[in-house]
Amino acid sequence: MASLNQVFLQTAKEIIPGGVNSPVRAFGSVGSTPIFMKKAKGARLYDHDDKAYIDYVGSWGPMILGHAHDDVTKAIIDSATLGTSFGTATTAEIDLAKRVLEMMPNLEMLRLVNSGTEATMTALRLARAATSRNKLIKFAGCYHGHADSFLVKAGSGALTLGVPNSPGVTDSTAGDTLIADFNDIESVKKLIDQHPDEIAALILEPIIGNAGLIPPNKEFLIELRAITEEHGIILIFDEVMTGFRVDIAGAQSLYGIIPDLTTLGKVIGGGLPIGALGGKKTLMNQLAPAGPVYQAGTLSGNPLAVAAGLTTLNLLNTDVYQKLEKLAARLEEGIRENLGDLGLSFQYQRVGSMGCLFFTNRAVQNFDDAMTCDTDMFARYYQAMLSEGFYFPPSQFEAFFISMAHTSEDIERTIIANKKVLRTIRS
Ligand code: HOZ
Repeated sequence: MASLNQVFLQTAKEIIPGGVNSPVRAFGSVGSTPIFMKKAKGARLYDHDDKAYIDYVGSWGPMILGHAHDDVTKAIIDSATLGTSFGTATTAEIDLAKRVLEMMPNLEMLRLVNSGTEATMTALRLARAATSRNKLIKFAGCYHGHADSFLVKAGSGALTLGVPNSPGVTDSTAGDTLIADFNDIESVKKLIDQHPDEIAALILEPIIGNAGLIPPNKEFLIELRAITEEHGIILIFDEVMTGFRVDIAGAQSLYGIIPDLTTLGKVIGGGLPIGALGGKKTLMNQLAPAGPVYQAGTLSGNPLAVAAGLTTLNLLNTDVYQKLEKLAARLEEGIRENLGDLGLSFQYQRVGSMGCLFFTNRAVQNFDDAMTCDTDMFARYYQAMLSEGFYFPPSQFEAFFISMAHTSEDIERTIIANKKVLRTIRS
């Protein structure tokens, strides 16, 4: 008899491409099919058979406080009773912008949009307008949402599905995107030398979270800042994933770098759709209606998303990051011990509550290194962990997340299951 998930998937596939509304939910790369979830609370997801999973996806990053946090839920309900969308300015938008600028002191102004994709797309347009140049440097394996200019050697679902250069992106658009290697400053210098005065912006995930997790060498970031400044190139930190996740002030604070523009999303929406673009006043004031660079959105600054985001940010403080670090460090320690005992080749990479277990014996510093992973091994590991009730991102090329709702007991249970699963797949 077909399982409930099989039935849902069959129906969904008739009317939704691939049965899912975002490719990363498809499970194809782990040789499986998506699970349709019914509800979520704390660190648990529940499917339609009421099976509970300890969740390490956290809606791909936003749920830093855990699912359906009481205060966030109340804020959404209270806000909804006052109206769900006005299409006007609201004071709550001022409150959220103030809170973000207070937490990320490198930002002087903020524009709210509806997703990380909108934020990066706007950042690029702004950089092009401000510099009167067309080209962009991005890094292989970085993912900056699905706007055309970024779907060149892209990470996340594009990489997982094997379409890092998506059909439909014109040659002329792709031709304006130059690809460098992460953690390799020479590859950046070479592109700048080849295209003098043509490069508007250099964008990066300061910690790659969309090709598995790849931390930067600090020296690399320092050199990137210096070289972009020297050549008048706008440095964009895409902190959609890392913002308010790896540190209270994002990766830029962790590594001590001041970018020109920062893109945000995920955590700042507390689980509702939102994105944001922030930076120096001189740049930000070029956005319409203050300046000529057009950007707009019917639902931008939506009151529900703003309420959820503001409530979430107001609950973040240094104690939160200390607790997350403690949980994440214990998980890392336990899994490293398991892998070491079994003599398996792996790289465990982690920054704060974001992490990734790569099945490779090569140090993972960039996209090419990540591509050496044993994805069949990952698929077997993944499926076994899933059937034990642990929900990790269904791809070797994604990061997992720990939330404030995870308990030490959840972490210990995960370590025990990990040991059992690794033993089985090795034998
Ligand atoms: N950045 C997210 C995963 N790496 C995107 C989630 C999605 O594409 O649905």
